[in-house]
Amino acid sequence: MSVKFSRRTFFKATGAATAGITAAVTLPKVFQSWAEGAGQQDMKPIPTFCELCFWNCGLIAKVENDKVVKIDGNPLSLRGRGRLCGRGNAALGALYDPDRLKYPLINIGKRGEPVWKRSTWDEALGLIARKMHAIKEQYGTEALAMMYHGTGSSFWKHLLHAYGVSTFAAPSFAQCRGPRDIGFMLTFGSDVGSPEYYDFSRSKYIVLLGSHLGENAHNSQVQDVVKGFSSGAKLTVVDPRLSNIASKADRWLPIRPATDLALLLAWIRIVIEEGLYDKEYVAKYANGFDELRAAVQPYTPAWAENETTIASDVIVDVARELGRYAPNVCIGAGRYSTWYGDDTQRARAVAILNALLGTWGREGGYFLPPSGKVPEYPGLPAYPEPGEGPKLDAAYPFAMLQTTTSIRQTTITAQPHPIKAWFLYGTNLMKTVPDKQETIKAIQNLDLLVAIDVMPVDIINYADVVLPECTYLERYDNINVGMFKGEVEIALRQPAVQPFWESKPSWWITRELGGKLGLAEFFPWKDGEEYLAKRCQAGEIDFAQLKRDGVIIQKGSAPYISADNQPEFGTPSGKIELYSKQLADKGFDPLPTYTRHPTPPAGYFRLLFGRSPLHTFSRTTNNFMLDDLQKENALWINTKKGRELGLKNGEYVSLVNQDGLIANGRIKIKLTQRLRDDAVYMNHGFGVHAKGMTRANGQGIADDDLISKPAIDPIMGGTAMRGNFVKIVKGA
Ligand code: MGD
Ligand code: SF4
Repeated sequence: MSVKFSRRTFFKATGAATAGITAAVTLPKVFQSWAEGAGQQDMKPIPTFCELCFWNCGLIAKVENDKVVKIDGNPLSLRGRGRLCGRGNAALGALYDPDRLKYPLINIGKRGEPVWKRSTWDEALGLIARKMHAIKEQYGTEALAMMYHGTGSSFWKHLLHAYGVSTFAAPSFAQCRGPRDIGFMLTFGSDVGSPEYYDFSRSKYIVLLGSHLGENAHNSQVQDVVKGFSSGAKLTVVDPRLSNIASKADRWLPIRPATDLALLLAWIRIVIEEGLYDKEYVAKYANGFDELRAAVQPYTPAWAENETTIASDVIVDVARELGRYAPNVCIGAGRYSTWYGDDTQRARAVAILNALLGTWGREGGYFLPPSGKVPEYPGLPAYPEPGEGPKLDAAYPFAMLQTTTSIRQTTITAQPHPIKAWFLYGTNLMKTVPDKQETIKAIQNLDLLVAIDVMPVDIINYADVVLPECTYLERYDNINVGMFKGEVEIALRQPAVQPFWESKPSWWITRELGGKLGLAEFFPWKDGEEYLAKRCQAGEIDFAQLKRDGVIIQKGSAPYISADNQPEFGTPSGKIELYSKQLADKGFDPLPTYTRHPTPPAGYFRLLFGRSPLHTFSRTTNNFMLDDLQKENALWINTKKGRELGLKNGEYVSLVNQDGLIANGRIKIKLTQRLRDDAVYMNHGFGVHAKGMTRANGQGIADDDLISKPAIDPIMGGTAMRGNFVKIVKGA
C-alpha cells in the first residue's frame, strides 16, 4: 500500500527540482481563469496552505506590489478543493494584525507580571543557548521538554532531538484526539487519520456522535457530507444540542450528556441479537465476537432509554437502519474526544460497531488509507541517544505520546526527574490544558520558558524569552503529506511575502539557535527553500511543480476491500480485535463497559463547549476580520429553563463551577430551544486575558476557567473536560 513514484517521474523531478529552486512561479492553467478576472490581472498567485486550523487547506495568495491582497482556495488541494471556510478567508486578518509579536522579547520582570525588553535575535538566542547548556549540565537533557501545536513545530522537534531531548507533548493528543485514535488503534490496528478516512460522499447512512461538522468547519469533509446528502445519504446526529449539522439530519437524538456509551452498547446488542451484523466480514476479519455478545447482554434498549433519555423504539429503529444500509455506513469516530474519562472505551465502542457492520475498507464507510511519505533531508547526522528521560505517563500504558499534564506534573514534583525548561511552540497552555493554577505552579519551577508564537496570547506573559514567528503567509514550512481515498497529497507552504517586522520562520530560528548550541551539522541548508528542494529531490518529487501548483497528488493504493486488496490490521492478532487482549493484559476492561457519570446537582447545569465556525480555539479571536463577525461567545441555555430563572436574551451573567471556581469576565445569555434543559453551551477560545490582544482581551468567558479536577482516561492519560457543572450568577 505504498505510493509509487515512476522512474520517469524521477528523471523529470531531479532535473526540474534543481531548476525549481530559482525558477519564477509560472501560473498553472487551473489558476488562470481567476487571474483573468476583473482587477486580478496584476496579482501574482502564490499557492501555499492555510494554518488557521489543522485541516491545512490549499490556498492561493494573490500578491500585488509585495502585499497579499486576496486569498482564494486552491482547486488542486484535496483538503479544500478550491474552497476556504470563513476562517481561511480571514488570512489577511492574521497577516496584518497590528498586535502581532514583532521583535524578540526578554522578560526582565516576573513570570506572570512581565516587563519586556526588546532584544536582538542574537541576544535572545544566545540567552536561550546559555540556559540550555546550564540546564543540560546540571540535570541532563531529561530536564528539557517541548509542547507544540502546528506545522512549524517540526523544525523545533528536529533541533531538540539533535540536542538529545526526548520529552515532547501535544495538546492535540491528551486534550483532543488521543482517546479516539487509541480506541481505533486497539481495535483496527490503525487510527482514523487527519483528515479522517471517512468515505462520506459514498455513504448511505452516517451517524455523528457529538461532532458538529460544519461548525468545526473541516472543509473537504463538509463537502463530502453534502455530496453524500445529494446521493440520498441518511444522517443521524447524537448531540444534546441541535448543532447546525443536526438541523440537517434525518434524526436528531438529544442525548443526556455523558451517556453516549450506553447508546452505543445498546446498538451493538441489537445489531448482534437481530443478526444485523456482517457475518462473513466478522468471521473473516474479527476475533472476540462471542465474548462481545456475552458482554453486551445487560444493555437492552429499555436500559439504554433510562440512561440516555432516548426512546427505546428510536434506539431500535436506528440500529435496524444501520443494519439495512451496512456496509455503506459510517459511524464517525469524532475528533475532540476527551469528554468524560472513559473516552478510549467509548471510541472502542464506536470502532466495534463499525466493525460489526463491516464498514472498515468498504464503500461509504472508512476507506483503507494509502501510505506515502517524503524522505527526510539526506545526509543528516543521527540524533544522539536521548538520556534515560523521565518516565512520564508510566501509569497510562497506551499513552502513545507523552501528555502535557504529565510534563506539568513532573515539573511541579521533580519526580521522577526535574524538568527545568519548556519550549512552547504555537500552544497557548492557559487556554488549552485545564487547571491553569497548576500550570502557573509548574512554570514557577522552571529555569527557562521559551514561547515561539505569532501573537501576544495569555501564555506569553509567563515566558522568559518570546520568539516571534512570522505567519504562514510569510514562510516556508515543512512538507505536509495527507492520505486521501486512493490518493496521497503532498503540499507545500511557501512565502507569499517577506516576514514583517523582525519576525522569522522556524527553519531560520532553529538553524541559528542550532549554530549557537554547536549543532550546525544538523542544519546544513542555506534556507527553507533549499531544505524543501533537497527533500523533494530525495523523494523524486518535482519541486518546481510543487512550487507552481502548491500540491502534488500521487496515486495511492485501492481504498476498498476486494479479492486482490485484502486489509491488513496492525493489531497483535492481525485481526480486528473486538475483544482486546492488549487491554486485558494491562488490567483494563477488554470490552467496553458502562459507567454512570454524575448528573448536575440542583441549580447547576452541565458545561458543554465546542468550536465556533468562525474561530479556531483562541488562535483567531484577535483576527480583525473574524472579530467583526464574532467578538465574544454566548451562553446557550434552554429557553424555558432560562425564563424560569428570569434570564433574558443578551443579558450578561457570570458563571461559577461546582468547586467554586469563578470564570474571569462575563458572558451574554442566548435563550434557545436548540439545547436540552440540563446543560449550557458556549464556544471555546474566548475569555482571552492578555492586554496585547487588543480586540480579544476580556471578550466573553473561557470554558477552561470552569474546568476543575478533570477525570483522566486511565488507558491513555487524556484529560476529560466535560464533567463540570456551572451555576449562573445574575447581575454581572
Ligand atoms: P491553538 O489554540 O490553535 O492551539 O490548543 P493549542 O494547542 O493552544 O493555538 C495556540 C497558539 O498558537 C496561539 O497562541 C496562537 O497565537 C499560536 N499560533 C498561531 N499560528 C501560529 C504560527 O504560525 N506559529 C506559531 N509559532 N504560533 C502560532 C488547542 C487544543 O486545545 C486542542 S487541539 C484541542 S482539540 C483542545 N480543545 C479544547 C476545548 O475545546 N476546550 C478546552 N477547555 N480545552 C481545549 N484544549 C485543547
Ligand atoms: Fe483554513 Fe478553514 Fe481550511 Fe481550516 S478549514 S485550514 S481554517 S480554510
